[in-house]
Amino acid sequence: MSPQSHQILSGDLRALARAATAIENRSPQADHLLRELFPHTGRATIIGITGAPGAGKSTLVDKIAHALRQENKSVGIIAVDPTSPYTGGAILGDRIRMLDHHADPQVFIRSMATRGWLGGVAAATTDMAVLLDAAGRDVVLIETVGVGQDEVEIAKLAGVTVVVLVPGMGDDVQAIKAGIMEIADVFVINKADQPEPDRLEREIKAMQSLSTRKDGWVPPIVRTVAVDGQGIAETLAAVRSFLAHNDGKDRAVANWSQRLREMLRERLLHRFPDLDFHAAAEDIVSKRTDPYTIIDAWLNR
Ligand SMILES: Nc1nc2c(ncn2[C@@H]2O[C@H](COP(=O)(O)OP(=O)(O)O)[C@@H](O)[C@H]2O)c(=O)[nH]1
Ligand SMILES: [Mg+2]
Repeated sequence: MSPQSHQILSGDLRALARAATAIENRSPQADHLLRELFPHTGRATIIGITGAPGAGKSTLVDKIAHALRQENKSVGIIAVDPTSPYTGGAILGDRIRMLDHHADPQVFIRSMATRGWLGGVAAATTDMAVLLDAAGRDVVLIETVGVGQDEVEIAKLAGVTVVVLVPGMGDDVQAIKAGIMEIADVFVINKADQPEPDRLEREIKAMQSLSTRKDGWVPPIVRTVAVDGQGIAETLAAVRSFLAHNDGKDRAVANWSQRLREMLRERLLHRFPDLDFHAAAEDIVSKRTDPYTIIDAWLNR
């Protein structure tokens, strides 16, 4: 095993930071490290926090991290920020807001710009989580924005997914309908200090009544005022009750196995960044080629 892997496993912060940078830069060295570190994963609790921009995810993550530190747990935070060129400040904003943790070596924070990682955000985030898990972090918090495909992928990585909504945003509930319903293990109604949290809760409940989950879990709805630290303990309690519910060995293995399947799929696709599915589909539609020929051609390059 390389000296750097040794250092990471023994909790060396500088080595951890260097490895995180290698993952961000997708340097070949990162793959080598991850290969060595992978057997040492599986201990961390990975919590995904997702929701619309401005919902209060960073504030919530910050307060959850504080609460975990009170319990003497070590924490890793991965903030996945949007690609938009207009949000250049968001990364800095997150860094500054979480700054008070920076003096605490037991809270390791990385903001990941999604720029330049077309289709690879989930893979890079998985790698970062593998790193933090192997480095011995008790809890890894992953903040993701919005409700796109990436969020769904990242939710599969997390052991538990918290969906953050705020009152008075009709769009949010639309977004739930568009697919986030299945990934929420816990709903947080943040900014419960704002008007009409009851209405949002009713809407969530109405949607829950329409479908039942395979695991029989009914995601609890927790109200928070993240800025004031209200509801943080309840959020953690809801997360833990889900993990306890989900702790049947078979199910844990099945979840992990599903996450690995996704990871393998994504990594494999990543090896062929120039595959043009769109052009291929057009060529097939117009009968210029067929699916079998295309796949053979791709594999034989
Ligand atoms: N009124 C109110 N404001 C909040 C609450 N939680 C966060 N905020 C504010 O909402 C804004 C966006 O919060 P942020 O954590 O950056 O949201 P994110 O984009 O989801 O990460 C900030 O100005 C926060 O101070 C809350 O519970 N109540
Ligand atoms: Mg944020």
